[in-house]
Amino acid sequence: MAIILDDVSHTFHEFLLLPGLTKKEHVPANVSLKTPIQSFRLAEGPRACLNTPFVSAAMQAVSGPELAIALARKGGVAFIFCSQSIESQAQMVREVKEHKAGFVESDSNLPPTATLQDALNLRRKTGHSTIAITEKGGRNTKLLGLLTSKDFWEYKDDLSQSVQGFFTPRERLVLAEEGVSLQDATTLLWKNKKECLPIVDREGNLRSLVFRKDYYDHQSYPDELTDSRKRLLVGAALNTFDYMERASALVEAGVDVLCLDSSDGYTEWQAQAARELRKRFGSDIILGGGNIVSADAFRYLVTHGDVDFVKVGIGGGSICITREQKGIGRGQASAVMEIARERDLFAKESGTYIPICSDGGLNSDTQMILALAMGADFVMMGKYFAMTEESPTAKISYRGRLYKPYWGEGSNRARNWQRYKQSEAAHLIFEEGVDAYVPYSGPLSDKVDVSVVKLKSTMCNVGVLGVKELHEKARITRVSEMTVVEGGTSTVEMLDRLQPNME
Ligand code: MZP
Repeated sequence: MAIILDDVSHTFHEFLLLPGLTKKEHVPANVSLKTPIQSFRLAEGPRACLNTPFVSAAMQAVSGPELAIALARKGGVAFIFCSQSIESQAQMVREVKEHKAGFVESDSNLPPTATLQDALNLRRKTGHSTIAITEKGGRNTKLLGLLTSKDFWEYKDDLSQSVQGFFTPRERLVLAEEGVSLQDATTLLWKNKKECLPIVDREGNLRSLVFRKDYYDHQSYPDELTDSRKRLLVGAALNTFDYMERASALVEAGVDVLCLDSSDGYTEWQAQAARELRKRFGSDIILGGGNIVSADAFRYLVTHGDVDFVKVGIGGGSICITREQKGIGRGQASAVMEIARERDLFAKESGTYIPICSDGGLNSDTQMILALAMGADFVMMGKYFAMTEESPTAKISYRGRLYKPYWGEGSNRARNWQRYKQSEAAHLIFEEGVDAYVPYSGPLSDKVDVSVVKLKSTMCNVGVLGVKELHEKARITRVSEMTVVEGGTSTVEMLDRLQPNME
């Protein structure tokens, strides 16, 4: 007979955090949300970390390059979806890596033979007012000078004239040599009262530009996640089919974190893929696996698959109908709590800590903090990010409100059948996700700021200053249905919810 568990599947809605002693040091400014994303030896301490415990779902409607840039700037990581060709996924990763925080590759270059009209056309096309004049008119050729919008007047100067005589020649510019640190480059800009600092190699070829305005921009993103070359961090998903070829292209493009993306990751295919990837790329690559919902699946993946982190969650996603279609899954809170317990046991036995990620079904900031308190090291969200300005879809207006399309990877629209390992016979394929719309919620940065402030505030109530301490000290209580009712508003009238008088 089948094993019938005593356990009841619970969701985050059924729990509340109890306040702990809040000491005077427990103020949001002292709270850190830094959290590991890579396995580490307890004796040595964490290796790679996120500064904000949020990652975006590997979904077509969520994680494109624009969102990846915006999220890395706020301290999290996006997983570029794998339900596309290897070339286009690698190109998206490249776009994020080329978005250099600080050092910008010049995309506005002209030869000295160009006219002011050419310069104007280029300015209109790129929107950039600084143009590098280089020997051959491209980047990575000898720098001759800089032409800015202050050097000529569109309606006064004869635009058929050559840029010669208008641009500031190299001898009058302040330059720095390749290899200079961002800090030193910024100091040079500041001391010389300049707006732009060209970086050249030993032969005098233009390598990049550093702008004063980017310094201010950088200052407003204190949690920005960058690699050793100051490039933003980015992740990407893999399936268990073309993983070796895909991972090679992604690593070549500069990806920082890889994650095997299956709706059910408790499989020999996933363990084998993880082993082979680890063998090929070594211990430096950060490799995640999942999704799973039980302690035995966690054991299996970390011992047979050598993964760095594990994603938890089956059937809880806002667009997911897997539980309805196939009858598998588990309440997200139960899954996170059981796997966190196993993760801690494994850490005690082996000395290795494997971070876990709660993936799917997080509809509010309160659910995020409960996921973290129950033991998740970070959370993955789809809907939350699909609603933002930076997600890859266009806004639509419906009855006076703005929406963005959001569809599941298991929907007919995404056609990500590799994630669901379904039949190859087209007439036997069934959907596990829906194609829907979500309200538009504005820029990602504003939304993350609000969530972060709420997480930090709750952590102060609990009396903790970090995610690890939250795991250790949180006290969580189950709530009755009436407690949920009590937690809402009562005996007051919400004017915006009153029915209009139809008389
Ligand atoms: P949510 O944040 O929108 O609630 O859930 C996002 C998560 O749902 C994804 O990270 C992924 O694990 C899962 N997902 C994506 N597509 C489907 C589907 O089509 C799905 N069923 O379940």
